[in-house]
Amino acid sequence: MKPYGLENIRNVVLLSHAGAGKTTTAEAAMYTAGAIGRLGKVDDGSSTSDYDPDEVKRKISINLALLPGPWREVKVNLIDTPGYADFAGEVKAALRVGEGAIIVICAASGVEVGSEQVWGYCQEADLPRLILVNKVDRENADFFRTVTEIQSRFGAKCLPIQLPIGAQDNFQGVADLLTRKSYTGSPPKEGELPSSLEAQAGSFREKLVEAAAETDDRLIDKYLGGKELSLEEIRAGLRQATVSGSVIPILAGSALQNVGMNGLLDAVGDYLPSPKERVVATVGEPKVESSQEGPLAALVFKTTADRIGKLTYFRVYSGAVDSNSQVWNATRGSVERIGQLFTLGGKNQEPVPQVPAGDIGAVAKLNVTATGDTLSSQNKPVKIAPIQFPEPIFDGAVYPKTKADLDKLGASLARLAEEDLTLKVRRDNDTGETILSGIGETQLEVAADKMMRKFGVGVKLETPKVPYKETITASANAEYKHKKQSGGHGQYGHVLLALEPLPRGNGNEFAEKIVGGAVPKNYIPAVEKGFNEAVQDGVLAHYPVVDVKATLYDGSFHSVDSSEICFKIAGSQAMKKGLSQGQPILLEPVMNITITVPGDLTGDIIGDLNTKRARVQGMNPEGDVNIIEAQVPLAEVLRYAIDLKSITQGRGSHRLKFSHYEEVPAHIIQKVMAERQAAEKE
Ligand SMILES: Nc1nc2c(ncn2[C@@H]2O[C@H](COP(=O)(O)OP(=O)(O)OP(=O)(O)O)[C@@H](O)[C@H]2O)c(=O)[nH]1
Ligand SMILES: [Mg+2]
Repeated sequence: MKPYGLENIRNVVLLSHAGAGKTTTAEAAMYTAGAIGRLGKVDDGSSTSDYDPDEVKRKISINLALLPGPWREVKVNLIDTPGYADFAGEVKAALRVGEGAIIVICAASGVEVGSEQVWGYCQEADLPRLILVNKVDRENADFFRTVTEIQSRFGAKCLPIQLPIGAQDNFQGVADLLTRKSYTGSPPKEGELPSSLEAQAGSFREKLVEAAAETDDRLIDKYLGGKELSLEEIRAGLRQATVSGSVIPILAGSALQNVGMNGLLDAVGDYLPSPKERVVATVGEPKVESSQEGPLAALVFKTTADRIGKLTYFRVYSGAVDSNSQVWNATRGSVERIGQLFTLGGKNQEPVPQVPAGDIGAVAKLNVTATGDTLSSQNKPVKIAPIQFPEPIFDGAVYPKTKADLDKLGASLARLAEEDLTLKVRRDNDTGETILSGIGETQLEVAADKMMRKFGVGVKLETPKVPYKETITASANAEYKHKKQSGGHGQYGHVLLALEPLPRGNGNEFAEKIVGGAVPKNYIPAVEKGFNEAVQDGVLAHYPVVDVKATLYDGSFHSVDSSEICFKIAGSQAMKKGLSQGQPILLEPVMNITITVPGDLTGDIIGDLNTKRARVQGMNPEGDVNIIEAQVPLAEVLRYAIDLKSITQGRGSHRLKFSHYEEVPAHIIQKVMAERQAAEKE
C-alpha cells in the first residue's frame, strides 16, 4: 500500500454484542476494498481476522485483529474486536487506538446487552461512531424496527443515511438517502431509488439535511430560507456532526452476502475522523500533536507471545518508526532496538520500511517493551495515556497434568499474563494452589488451551479451594509426656500447655511461664516448634489453626534421655490434645461483595444472595443502576461471575474483597468435612 497522509487514515474499531457480525463485516469490507482476494467465512474458519486456532475452534473472536485496506483516497484500518464479554480487555485496547467506531447491531436481535456495553465504552471514550444494522437478510430481520429501538435507547441523533431494499430472504441491497442511488446485488449494481421507498426516503432524508444544516450558521440560513443544500454541503455538515457526536449515521447491510459494504466504507471515509481530528491523550507534559513531522510518539497496545517470541503491536501518533532503528521506551526509561517492521492483515505480515504517524504496525522480539508502553525519541520523551484494562473477577486453580508440565507452568503462565493484561497469576499460600484470575470462565479455558498449543504445557482448571481454617472456642489444658525406652538411651519430653481462644484475626501466639526450670530454657524453642507444627494441621479437617494462644506452664525432663526432638514431639502432641478439647470449630473466609445491576434486577439479585448465606448491608441507587453491598462466604461465590451473568444476561458487574473469617454454620460443616476427606483420599 502507498504511504498515506494523516488526513487520509481512518482507524476504526468494530464493536458489537457477541455474534452480531463484526468479523464477517470486516471480511466483506476488506474483500470489497480489494485488500483480500477471497471472501472467507467465520463458520468454516476461513475468515481473515478469526485466524487463531482458538477462534477457529470456537467460532468466536478472541483477539483484536487488524485489517487494513485502501478505499478511494483513504487507508482504512479496521480493528475487529471480540464481542464475548470475557475478552473485554481486547476491546479496551482497540478503543484506545481508534479514532472512530462502527457499532454492528443485528437486524433480527436488535439492541442487545453487549450493544449497550460497547455504546457505553464509546461514550466514555467520546468516540465518533457509525451504526451498521447487519443481517438484514436474516429471518425475522427488520431494519425499521431496529432503527426505532436504537433511537429509543441511544437517542434521536441516530439517523439512517441508507435504507434497505427488501428484507429477509428478499433483501437486495441498499439505497443511499443523500444521492438517491440504489446498490443491489454483490458486487453492487448502481441504480435509481426504488419508487416503493420514495415516501420513506423523503422523510428520513429531511432529518439528515436538517441535522447537517444545524452544524453551520450559513447552512442553517440557507436551509431555513427554503433553499436546497448541495450534496457537498450536506456531507460536510454530517461529517462535522458525526465527528462532534451530534449525529450517528445508521447504515444497512448483510455482511454475509457482502451487501452494503461500499456504502459502509464510503461512510468511514466521509464521516469518521482522521487521526488529525482527535486529541492524543497523554500523561502529563509534553502534549502530543498528531503530526508526521513531530518527534516520535507511539503506543504499544497489544503483545502476543509464543514459543518463537513476541510480537508487539503499536500505533504511531507523531513522527514515524523506522525498521532497524532505535527508539526510546519512555515508560521504562530504556532504549529499545527495532528490527523489521510489519503491517498486519489478520495473520499476514507485510514487511514495511516505516510506520508513519496515524498508522498501526507491528514488530517482533522487542526486549523491554510491554503493552501500554510509549515509544518515543530520547531527547523528547512523552508518555501516552495507558490503556485501562478491566479488573479480573473470576478465579480458576491451575493444576499441571504431569511433572514436566509443572516445571514449565510458572514461565508459561507469566507469558500468558504478558499477552493478556486482564489475566493475573498468583499463588494462594493457604491452599497452595496457583490461581489464574480473569474476566470469565471461557477466557480461562482459552488460556489453558493456549498453554498446551503455544508452550506444550498441559493443565487442568479447577474451582479454587476455599482456604478454611480451624480454631478453638474454649480454653483447655493439655498434657503430653513423650517417653520411650528402646535399647540404648531413651527419649523423654513432658509438657503442659494452657490453650485459650484469641479474637478473630489475631493469629497464633506461643508463650511460656515455666518456673524453677521444669522445662529447661534450651528446650522451650523446641516446644514452640512443636506448637508451630501442630497449628499447620488442625484436628477437625487438617486445616490450619488460627487465633489460638498456647502457654507452656509446666513439664519435666530427664537429664540423659531428653532432647530437642522429644520436646518438639511433646509440644505438638499436647497441642493436638488441647485443640480437641477446646471445642474446635471450622472458620471460612467471608467476602465483601459489591454488585452493580440495573435497578429492575435488584429483586432477582437479592433473592439469589439469600440462597448464598449472604447478609445484604446496603443498596445505593445511582441513576438506572443499583449498587448492592453484602457480605457472603467465599464458598458460595467461587463462580459468582457465572451466576451473575445468567441472572442479568450480562448486565451486571461485581467486585469481591476479602473481609474476615467467620464460623462455618453447623449444617455446612459436615459437607465441608466430607469433601475434605474425599479430596484427601484422592
Ligand atoms: N444471515 C446473516 N448471518 C450473518 C451475517 N453476518 C454474520 N452472520 C453470521 O453470524 C455469525 C457470527 O458472525 P461473526 O462475524 O463471527 O460475528 P462477530 O460479531 O464477529 O462475533 P464475535 O466476534 O464472536 O463477537 C456467523 O455465523 C456469521 O456467518 C449477515 O449479514 N447475515
Ligand atoms: Mg468476531
